[in-house]
Amino acid sequence: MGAFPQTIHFIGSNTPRRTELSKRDLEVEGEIPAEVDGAFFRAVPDNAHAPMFEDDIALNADGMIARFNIENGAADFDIRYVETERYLAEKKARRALFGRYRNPFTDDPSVEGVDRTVSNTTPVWHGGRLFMTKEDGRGYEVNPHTLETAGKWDYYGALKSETFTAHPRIDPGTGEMFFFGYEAGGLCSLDVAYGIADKDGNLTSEQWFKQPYCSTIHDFVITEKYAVFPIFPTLADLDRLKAGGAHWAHHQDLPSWVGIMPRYGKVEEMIWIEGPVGVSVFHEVNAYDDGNLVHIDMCLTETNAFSFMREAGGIHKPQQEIQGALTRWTIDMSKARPTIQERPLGPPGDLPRLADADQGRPYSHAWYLSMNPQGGPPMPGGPVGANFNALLRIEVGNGRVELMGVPPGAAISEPAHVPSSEPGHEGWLLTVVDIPNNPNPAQQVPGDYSSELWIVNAGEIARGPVARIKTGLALRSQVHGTWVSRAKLEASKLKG
Ligand code: V55
Ligand code: FE
Repeated sequence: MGAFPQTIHFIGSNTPRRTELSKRDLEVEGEIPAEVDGAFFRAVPDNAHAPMFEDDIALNADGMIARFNIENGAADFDIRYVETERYLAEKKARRALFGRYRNPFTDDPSVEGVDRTVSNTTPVWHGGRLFMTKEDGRGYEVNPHTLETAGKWDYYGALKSETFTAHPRIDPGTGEMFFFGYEAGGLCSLDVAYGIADKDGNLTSEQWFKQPYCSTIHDFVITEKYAVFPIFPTLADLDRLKAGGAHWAHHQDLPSWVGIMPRYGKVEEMIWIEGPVGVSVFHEVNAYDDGNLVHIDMCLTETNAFSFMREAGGIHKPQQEIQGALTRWTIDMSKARPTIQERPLGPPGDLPRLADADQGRPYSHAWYLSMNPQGGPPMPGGPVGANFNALLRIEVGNGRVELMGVPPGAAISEPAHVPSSEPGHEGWLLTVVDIPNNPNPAQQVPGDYSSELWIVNAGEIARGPVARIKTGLALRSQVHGTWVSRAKLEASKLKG
């Protein structure tokens, strides 16, 4: 086993743990609400082997799927590697064979042609199946009961796209999943596939279009009428890849664009609207129709939020100086040539969470992560290379913000939302908080912390957690998570 680089991608909450385990009946402080009954799945990048290159990044790490199973007020924890083709090839060789993030030209020749996706970004539940996704390849199906990898998912052979987003959107009314894949026709291709799967998980539509430049389309949004593709000038370049360089470089001088088409329409109906120059978004919160207006709410930054995507574009700006805001773009679709109107909605932050029932609909509030101005800095780590230390609840109509902080030096990860059956109750948020074992910030050692799952009343986050589930473990930083109810688990297509 080689050594891991001592960079932000491998220290603090990014310390490689490389441990598959199961632990039952975790210690619970407080009381788990009875209606929190199901499983919280999390995608955790965690290298099985030390990387080939010193400048490797957390986004390049093997995907693990973690599960908090919660029933009858008790909680169990499990974590397993997703057995991708890449993971299995490296397991056999007992070392890393795949090189830089999304650059096959840096791989060991022995793995030429082997699928290099790592399934490390989002667990997606749809049509009675669980998938682990990463945007550079197709999803892998995982058995939700055993966490065993079932295999790559291609809709019974129907899917043509080589890639599948980590951010599909599910319509709460129809149960359909709207998704896309970019670089759908191969490395650095302009092809984007736009697909729909019905509520039972059958592919009903797949159409391809070309984006204006080869950008990283991390997320998109739907409304009741439209499919909306906001894209930003962080671009791939085949020559740079062939020279062994970075997949992505941000271009501060190029415009953003919004592609918008009727969601059941033809891709030929897509119109492209030019947006502000140099900005970047990884996650949209939501979008909805308001008469002829379409509102698109996003976690926007003035430049790319990932330091390595800035650096590759020659942009040198410290992480703390990056400005941003929760931002609304409004488009009037009744205009012959629609434009983008921009206004801020709330403080900067990312990793937004919306109630599933609000997807693509007018909505009153959402949650996301941010920095607590009263808290000290969180421990180093996180998939971007910077952690958050606050959870926000925002009322999008009036900008009212409520905050939940965490202990000094702690880091908080993206919450999952559990709806409540009680009318007027906003439900519950489940979020993993990594808490330094030493409460004194001056004595904290990166990587020495304990991970807890906090359950928070979603309408009263400032009150803090109603239950703290203690893993007794230091878990590596997650990317995204997904809540799956007991009823859905019991109806899953794969059995335990
Ligand atoms: C993101 C995460 C990724 C990735 C590209 O959150 C973008 C943004 C965990 O992997 O490959
Ligand atoms: Fe994401």
